[in-house]
Amino acid sequence: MSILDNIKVACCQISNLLTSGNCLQLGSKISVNNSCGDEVKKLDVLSNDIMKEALLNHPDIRAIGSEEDEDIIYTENKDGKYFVSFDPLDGSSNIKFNISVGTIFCVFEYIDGQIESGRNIVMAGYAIYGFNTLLVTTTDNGLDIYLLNNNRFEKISEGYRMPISGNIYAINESNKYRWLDNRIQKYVDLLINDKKTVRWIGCMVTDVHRTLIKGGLFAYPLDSKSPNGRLRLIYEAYPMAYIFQCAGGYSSNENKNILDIKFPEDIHSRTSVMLFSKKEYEQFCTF
Ligand code: AFP
Repeated sequence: MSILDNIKVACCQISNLLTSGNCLQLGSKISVNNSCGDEVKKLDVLSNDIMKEALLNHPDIRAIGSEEDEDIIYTENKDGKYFVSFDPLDGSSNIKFNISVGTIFCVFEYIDGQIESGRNIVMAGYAIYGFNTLLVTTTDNGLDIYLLNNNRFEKISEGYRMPISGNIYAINESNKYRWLDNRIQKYVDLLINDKKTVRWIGCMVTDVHRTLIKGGLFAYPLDSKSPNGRLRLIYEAYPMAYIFQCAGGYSSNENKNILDIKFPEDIHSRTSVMLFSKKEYEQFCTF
């Protein structure tokens, strides 16, 4: 089975977990059966266990890095070609409101034993658990979109490319007095002048998915509360930047392409994130 096949199995299990109880209770902790009896675990932890089980025994994977684990975990496969990073349950604070959440993943290829930057990525994707469970993956020719049906992912779109512009921008505008780079406010003013409207769910997967379908902007810029950025580089920013690139979009950390940021020592390192469709990127570049 390919790495993607294993990820599909994991995302299917996470999807079933999310529909296994009522969201008011699922929002906090869930009771699970294990060999020692019943145990109460957070959904993030359970989703992490599912992803790890799917990836750690894959013969091509040398190491994994998860939002839920402190450090990189090395597998037995010292010669494995790939490192996989993931956020097993992005936006989990939204579960009790019955709002879509997701799983983000990113596959890096070691070159001469190293991962230098986002340029080592060979595949990325996310699952979004909403009315439908969808899986979006990169290919050499745009994005493939799968729908979960009877525990199987069926491809419903091939070679998807995002619109070149859109009328929605996604940013947590309540941070505007804290934004560190004054170009951000000017740029948002320009979008408002262009009659664009804001949407912010507070789950990166969901806000990014809408941006990919409708076009526009997703941004979480640097602010004085998070001067190094709010979102994580290896399992949020890199994969979404790669997904946007494959879909015909663009990324920036307010300074350069996110894929050109050096791979960090700390797997939980943060960054500013801006993801654009073509026209919005060109407008931002004029500042
Ligand atoms: P949780 O996984 O803790 O819900 O955080 C989700 C997230 O990291 C990301 O998915 C959102 O874009 C971001 O938080 C929203 O952050 P704000 O609450 O600061 O708007």
